[in-house]
Amino acid sequence: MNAKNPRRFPEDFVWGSATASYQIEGAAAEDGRGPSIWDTFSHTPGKTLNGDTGDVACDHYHRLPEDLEHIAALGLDAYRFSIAWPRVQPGGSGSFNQKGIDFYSRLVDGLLERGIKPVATLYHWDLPQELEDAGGWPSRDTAYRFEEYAEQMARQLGDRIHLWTTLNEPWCSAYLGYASGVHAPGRTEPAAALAAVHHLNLGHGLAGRAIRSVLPGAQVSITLNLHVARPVDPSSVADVDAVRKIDALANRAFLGPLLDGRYPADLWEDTAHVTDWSFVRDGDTATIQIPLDVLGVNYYSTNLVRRWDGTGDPGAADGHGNAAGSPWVGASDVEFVRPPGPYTAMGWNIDASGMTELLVRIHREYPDLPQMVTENGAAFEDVVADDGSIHDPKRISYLHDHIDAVGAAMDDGADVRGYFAWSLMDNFEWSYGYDRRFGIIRVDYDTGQRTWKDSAYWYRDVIARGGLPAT
Ligand code: PNW
Repeated sequence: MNAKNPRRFPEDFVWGSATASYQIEGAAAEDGRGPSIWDTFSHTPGKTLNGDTGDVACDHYHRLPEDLEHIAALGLDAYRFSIAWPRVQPGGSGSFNQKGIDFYSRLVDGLLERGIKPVATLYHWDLPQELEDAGGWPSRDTAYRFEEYAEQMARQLGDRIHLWTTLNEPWCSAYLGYASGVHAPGRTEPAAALAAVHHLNLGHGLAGRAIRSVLPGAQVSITLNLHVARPVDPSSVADVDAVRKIDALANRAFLGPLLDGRYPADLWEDTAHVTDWSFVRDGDTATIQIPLDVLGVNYYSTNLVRRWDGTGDPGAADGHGNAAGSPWVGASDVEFVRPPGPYTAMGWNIDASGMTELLVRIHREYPDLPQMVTENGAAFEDVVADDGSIHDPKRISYLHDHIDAVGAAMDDGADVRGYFAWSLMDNFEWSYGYDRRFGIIRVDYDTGQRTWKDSAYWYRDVIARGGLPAT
């Protein structure tokens, strides 16, 4: 880390941290919770590292009071969590489960009592299994079920929610869930993945509209994991075109309908041999293009791509170490090249400049759209010292440089309203199970004990100071 000046953020900048229901809650079969696609997937042999499941996870469901104290002690302005759909509506349609709703009510009240803004995500990947059995996101009906669920949550949690996020990273839900199959439900059907893209977008629009019909003043957002793709050779027309294809699949497949009211023509052309997109009906993009109060942006790393020269396996590296099928539907001529390091324990390259580039790009293309970094963080191999302390200088350095990069984007005019560190605590890292630790708080999975890493103390001080120290 080079010597840097201190950096201050606006007084009203929101400092937060984030988690997701399936990754932390556990209590998978308690108080009426129904099964989700992640229960099914993680219990299928070979799908997760070491066969890990979210059955117990961080046991957050039972340790809520204790976790609220950690959130308060960090001094967070906001806490981003997700609601497990199968906990509040076990079958994904029909009756709701009061005990499940009560849990989120206690969470929200606990946050408000401590002066912390609740930021609620309605869908962070735990689809009720019954809805997958009926077709999942490739089926249009799932979008209507999502609308009903969203409306009910607006009624139950009401004006206590500071910001509603409909979906977390629909890119992952669609392409990792239905194309590469490394996420639940583990299907490898490229055409279905593109249908899922559309029905997730549609679900967002329907849900946002439903929330606002119950709560006219509600703040509504969506969180995207936008990709920063760079060409191996910027002077190569073929490599630049590879970037365009990835940008269409990863970014504009969502930004287009959400913000421009249409799908990009090149996306449809690139994927014409996979699907005719006839699942997009008249009026759908108008439904999707509801006003967004803020765009949530999750950023971790960059991607390096070029036109595949026909040798080797272009799908072997999708930029995130997912070795199964390719998530890049219709882009089989694009090769992902491992970017220069350093790398995190996920194998993802560390490059804070991508954060600035991304936020500035969105600002240039959508000047009136406020943004919020809803996830950023890193997994490293943490070592517990003899005295129980956890020195994680790499995580501190990662967070420092990326927060600094957010500030640089704001210097360039980007309207960024907040930053959420991923994650509040170590948790179930999807197909990597408990092996990869993203938390600023360590979780001992044998005892459930929470221990602040150095990065948690550091982040607490950043929040208290309203910015970064000189280094
Ligand atoms: C995001 N990829 O997941 C999620 O929102 C979190 O739940 C997760 O824990 C975090 O980032 C760290 O992984 C992603 O392969 C998972 O591109 C995979 C990818 C991207 C994001």
